[in-house]
Amino acid sequence: MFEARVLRRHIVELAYRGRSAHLGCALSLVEICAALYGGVMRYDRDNPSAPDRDLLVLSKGHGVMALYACFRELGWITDDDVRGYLHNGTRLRGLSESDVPGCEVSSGSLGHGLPVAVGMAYGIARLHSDRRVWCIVGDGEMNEGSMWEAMLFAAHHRLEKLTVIVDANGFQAMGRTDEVLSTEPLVAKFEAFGFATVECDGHDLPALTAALAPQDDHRLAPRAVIARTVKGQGLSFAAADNRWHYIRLDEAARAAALEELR
Ligand SMILES: Cc1ncc(C[n+]2csc(CCOP(=O)(O)OP(=O)(O)O)c2C)c(N)n1
Repeated sequence: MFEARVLRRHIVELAYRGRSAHLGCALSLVEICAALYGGVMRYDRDNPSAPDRDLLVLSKGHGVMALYACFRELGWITDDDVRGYLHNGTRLRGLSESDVPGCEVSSGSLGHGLPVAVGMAYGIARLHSDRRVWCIVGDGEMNEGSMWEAMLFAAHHRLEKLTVIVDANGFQAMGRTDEVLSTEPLVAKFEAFGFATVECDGHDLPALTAALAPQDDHRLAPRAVIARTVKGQGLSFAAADNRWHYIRLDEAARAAALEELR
């Protein structure tokens, strides 16, 4: 379960069936999602709405195919859902939508998911609950001012149950983040904003799992994991090629992708 190659096959199938953009955006998230669903996050496989579950907020909601790939493995969505992806009248859309069991918030308008996750973590702190909130953001999304305001609030209220995971693939929709509006150095900035911050290879599952595990460092602070990733990871023709933010898979590209992921 949650084998990266299998998850990437699901993403390819979704992208192909739905003629969807955002292939590269989802592929860079695969190991992050595999680590979370593979043991880091507390949830009930039989009930995506279990009351004591941890909350996962995909702030870069356009990467939702990576979540759907995990949901497919969990049986929360079906092959029919995959085949009908983005077709009229079907239930899965191209951004995270909270009416899909497993998607906690509707997101995709960048800069909104993290503030919502911070609110959730604040509520959890007020209730003295041991639930955790995990929030995946993009390094390009960190261009949004609301992200930094949310971080100030999280650190001020010492929201230790919040972990922000930056999918730091160095790209955003229209180019390299360091050319459009640099957000680096992310580690120093998150530390300066009061987050206990670590950095790791975002495609190395054991490294990610260790980085995400609750740390015994006695810091009463929110946490951040800067996951260094490659946009389009896993497909030789899409890796680090930002055109796959928007290009749709045609029949030939789908066949080439599935061949690579055999
Ligand atoms: C408020 C807002 N502005 C613009 C967009 C259009 N948009 C969609 S994805 C994206 C790039 C986001 O970059 P990043 O967070 O780094 O995502 P990744 O490159 O990992 O896909 C943009 C600008 C949006 N969804 N929301």
